[in-house]
Amino acid sequence: MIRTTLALAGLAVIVGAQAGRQSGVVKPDLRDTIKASIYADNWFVLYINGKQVAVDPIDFLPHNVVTLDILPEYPMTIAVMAMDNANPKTGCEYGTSIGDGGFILKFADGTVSNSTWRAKSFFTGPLDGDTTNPRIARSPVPTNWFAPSFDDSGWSNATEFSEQEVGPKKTFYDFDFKDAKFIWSKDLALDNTVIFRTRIEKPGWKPRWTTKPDLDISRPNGGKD
Ligand SMILES: [Ca+2]
Ligand SMILES: [Ca+2]
Repeated sequence: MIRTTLALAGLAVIVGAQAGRQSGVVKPDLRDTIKASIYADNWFVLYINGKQVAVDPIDFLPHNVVTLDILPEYPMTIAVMAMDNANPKTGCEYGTSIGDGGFILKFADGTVSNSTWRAKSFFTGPLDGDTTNPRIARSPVPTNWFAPSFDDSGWSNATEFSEQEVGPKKTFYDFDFKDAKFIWSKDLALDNTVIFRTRIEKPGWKPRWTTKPDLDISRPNGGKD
């Protein structure tokens, strides 16, 4: 009996210490997260509000869907680099074939890819579709292309393509992409590396939580702490 009382007293001290340490602190939990579904022909890396949150784990076939939970914070800047399977020197795949791209995204908050997004190609080829003497055109990718502050106002709108034009593979239909559109730059076949950007506004939105991350994921190789 005495032992039990002491044990309960000890527990009360621990609980009290935790409550004290967390007073006034509201942490986000899994109920605050939303589902994200993304499909790229053939590969993508996704940044939200300047942070890398997803990399397509399969850079080639099969055409996989990537799903994950994200913690949405608004305004939300979404930046995606998508790559078609294309040789860096020729723009072709499998020798002399010309492959096509395609990208589609849906978040459970209703965010969907469509032609309101901005798009810009940074690698095109083979120019004029010439696979006999393939030539390519490249422009340098800005180092801060994923940053919320990056100025994409000079970029064109993304172009929407039909499901028939992109031809998604079977796994695509196992996920909810309702109302989302397949997008790319203007040329689905010859543009091979495309960056998309958009900003989702939710006027008046405030986070339910009061905490900010203490960790710095921008330094996965370590820092001078
Ligand atoms: Ca291509
Ligand atoms: Ca492709």
